[in-house]
Amino acid sequence: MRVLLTGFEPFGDSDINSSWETAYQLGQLSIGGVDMEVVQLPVSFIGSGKLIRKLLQNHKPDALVMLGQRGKGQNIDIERIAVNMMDSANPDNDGFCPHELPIVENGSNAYFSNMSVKTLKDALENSNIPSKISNSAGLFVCNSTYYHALSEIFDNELPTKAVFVHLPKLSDDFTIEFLVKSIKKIIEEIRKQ
Ligand code: PCA
Repeated sequence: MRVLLTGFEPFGDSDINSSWETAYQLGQLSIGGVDMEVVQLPVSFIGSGKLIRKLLQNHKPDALVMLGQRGKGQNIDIERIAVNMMDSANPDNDGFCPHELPIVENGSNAYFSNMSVKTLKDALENSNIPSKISNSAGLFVCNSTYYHALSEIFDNELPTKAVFVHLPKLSDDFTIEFLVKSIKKIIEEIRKQ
């Protein structure tokens, strides 16, 4: 199974992003039956959307697993839905700070993941990893990148299964080893499906 795994560069006042640290570390591992490509995305509404569409067209992976860092929260959040809205109090890394703008003019209001998010959540819970299904990826760059990815997949009938996972910040409870173990579990679950 060919997997494209993405994480984001740091943003805001942080100089580290747990999503990229996790993706990078996973790229150093070998997971049985998985051929993995790891890419860092910019925290840019425009740039990350263009890049994820290009990556999907070029690689046509079997699965796309996108990681982002959640500001608050003590769970691994499996995101079910991406909505056609950009709205932020803070600028992205390009200095762009949209207020109630569509991601794609006249695009679908929302897209759902084309994977069973419940199955992924259950797989984590069975390994005692605190996890929940989230029905909002926010309105910042994670949501917009997820929207671009799902729009590219659905509109062009690409064969790729895609899911977005929000991770907590790195902490004593959520160490890099723990986050890597959690996402490895998700990738193994996707491989089984
Ligand atoms: N988290 C932000 C963008 C990049 C990231 O890691 C978000 O939740 O939108």
